[in-house]
Amino acid sequence: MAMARRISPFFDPSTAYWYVIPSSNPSAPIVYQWGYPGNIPVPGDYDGDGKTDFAVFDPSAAYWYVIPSSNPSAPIVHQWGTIGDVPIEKPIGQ
Ligand SMILES: [Ca+2]
Repeated sequence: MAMARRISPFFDPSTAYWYVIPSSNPSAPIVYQWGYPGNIPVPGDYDGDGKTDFAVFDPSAAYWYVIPSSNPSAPIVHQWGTIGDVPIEKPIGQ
C-alpha cells in the first residue's frame, strides 16, 4: 500500500508568495500573496480552529500579520517583539 506523502508548502521571501498543495485537492496548488518581501513565514493556527493560517512576521517593524482561517476577511495585525527579533518555530511548551 502506498503511503500518502505530504508536500510542504513554501514561501518565497523575495516576492511574499506562498505555494501550497492542498491535501483536499492536490491537483490544484494554491498560489497566494501574503506579507511583504523580507518577511518571515510563521504559519500556525492562531485562531484555534484547527486549520493553519497564513502568517508572516516583519522583522523590520516587529509586526505579525495573520489571516485567520475562521475569518479571512479580517486579518490580524499585531505588534509583538522588537525590531530584529527572530520568531521561533513553535510556541514554547507545545
Ligand atoms: Ca486557524
